[in-house]
Formats: sequence, structure tokens, C-alpha cells
Amino acid sequence: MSRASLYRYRLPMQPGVVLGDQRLARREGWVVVLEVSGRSGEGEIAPLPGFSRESLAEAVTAARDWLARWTLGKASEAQLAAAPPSVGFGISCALAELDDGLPAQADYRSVPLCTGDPDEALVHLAGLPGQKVAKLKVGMYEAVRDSLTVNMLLSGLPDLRLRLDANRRWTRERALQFARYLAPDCLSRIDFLEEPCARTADSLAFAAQTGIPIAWDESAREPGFTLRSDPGVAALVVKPGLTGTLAYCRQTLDHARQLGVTTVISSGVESSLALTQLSRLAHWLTPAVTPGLDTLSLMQAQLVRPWPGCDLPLWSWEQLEPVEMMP
Ligand code: OSB
Ligand code: MG
Repeated sequence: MSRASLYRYRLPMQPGVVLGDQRLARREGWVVVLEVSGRSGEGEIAPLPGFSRESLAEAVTAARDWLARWTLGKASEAQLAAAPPSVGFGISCALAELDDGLPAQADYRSVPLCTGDPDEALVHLAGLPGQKVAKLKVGMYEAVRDSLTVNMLLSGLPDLRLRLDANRRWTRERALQFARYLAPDCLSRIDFLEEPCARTADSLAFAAQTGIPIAWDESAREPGFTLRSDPGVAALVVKPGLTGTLAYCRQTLDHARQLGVTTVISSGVESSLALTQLSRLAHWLTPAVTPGLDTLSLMQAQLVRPWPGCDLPLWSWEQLEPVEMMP
């Protein structure tokens, strides 16, 4: 017999977390549990406000609908592919765990996300062992201030490489202003700058004009976007929770590989449950690229499955709210 359960969660975020244009006080979503004759699989459905196109209400409605069919043996892959991305991702993870479709191995490495004080970031990064790569958000303040921060980190740590992310905050002029104040001898240690400009044409022109490689993230999820190999495009950031089913994510990764574009699996600020699955996915499908999964520290708790080495409190199943059991 097939049984499906949904549990609601609301995780408090650290104070002052801002994502895109909004403050995120808590992260909300559902854990889906699928059971078939003694085996089980889990997944997380958590649309990200400001980034997902579907609302929480739309996601849970679509999830209930698909799960109800599934318990009757009447659900199809095609229907799941047509569901909102967060639903496709969460349910396909649970299905994959049920039929051993998601390898258990992971290495839990992630590119550290530098938020807050750059001087503290410098000290923290200096203490990290091995190859140093970090991610820095830019575009929140004056472009020149961002350039100076990048220069400070790269000149302070000669073995550091940076991934930058402007989340489309700049006009082309602003982006060029940022580039103008970068120390020329540091440029080669910028792996890429995600989404410099509001318009994709401006981002491409920026890459061509400055030689700084860009990466697509938000743009790649816009309807009508086509990935092309372009000397200025270094990478495609894939956030599975915002992209869709595991099958669709694999298709996206394969397509990029055929075009010679590096893919970086990255967090959509999921809980520790989905983050551990994303780590497994990255180990399986993009083993040569360190994923961008360092978002757990933005939260105040972990959910059901612990992230190795994380000392946030771990919420157990009793702390979630069962909202649906089918049948
Ligand atoms: O713009 O990449 C982003 C998290 C949530 C929403 C958007 C973004 C992010 C991240 C994840 O930056 C961390 C990473 O990519 O390393
Ligand atoms: Mg990004």
C-alpha cells in the first residue's frame, strides 16, 4: 500500500536576513513522506518568496492533488513535471529515495557565503584549510564599495578565488563602474559574477566589455531563456528547489554540459533536510564543482536530518505539524 504524509514547518531565520528585496523572518514549507511496503522517502517543498513563481498556497494545493493520485496509483511523471518547481523537486526527491534513485553519498563541502563584515570574512577565510573559494553578494551598496571589498579580500588572501552575485541589481553603467575600480591583478581570481544586470543583454555586454565572466541564475529560470555557449558565460547556477523535478534538473545539467557551460548546484535556502539531498545530488552529478549550499547558517534550527558539523538545534518530527495523511 502507498501512503503519503505532509508535515508543515516554520523555521525561524537569523534576525535581519534579506533575500532579494525582502526580509525573511521565517522559512516555511512542507516535508513530504512517501511510504510503500516498509520503505520510505522524504522530500521538502518550500517555495522561496521573491524567487519562486508559485505561492505557498499554490504549492500545497498542487502537492495534495498529485499525492492523492499517487496513493491511488494514478499519478504520472508528466503530471509531476507540470507541477510548480518546488513541488516537483520535493516529491521527486521523496520518490528517488523510495527507489534508490538518489545516491546516499555526499561530501558536504560548500562554498562559504560571506555575509556581514568583510574584515571578519577575511579572518574566517584565512583560517580555512585547502583550496579557498568564497561567495560574496554585491550590489547592495555603492558599486565602488563592492569593488574595494573584493580588492581587500583578494589582495589579503593570495590563494582565494571569488564567486560574486549581484542578483541583477545593477544597470550596465553601475556594473561597469564596479569593474573599473577592481584591482587589475585580482581580476583573474574572480571565477564569475552572477547576474550583474537587470537585463540579460546588459549582463552579456558587461562580460564582453570587461572580460569578467558572468553566470546565469535568475535569468535561466525566466520563460523564454535559452542557454548559449558564449565566451563571457562561465557558469549556470542551478537551484533545484526553484527548477523542478530531479529528472528536469538532470536534463538542465546535461544540456549545459553539452554546451561546455559549468554548472553549480546551489541552495534555495532549504532546510537541512533538502540541503543534505542537494549535497548528495551535487556529489553525484557535479562532482568536480563545489556547490553553493552555505545557507543553513541563515536559519536558527535544522530540520529532521542534521548537516554534518552544524551545531544549530535539530528539530525532530514531533516539532512539525502533520497536516495530511493519505489515505
Ligand atoms: O542569488 O544565488 C542567489 C539563495 C537564495 C536565493 C538566491 C540566491 C541564494 C544563494 C545561495 O546565494 C548560496 C549560493 O549560491 O552559494
Ligand atoms: Mg545568484
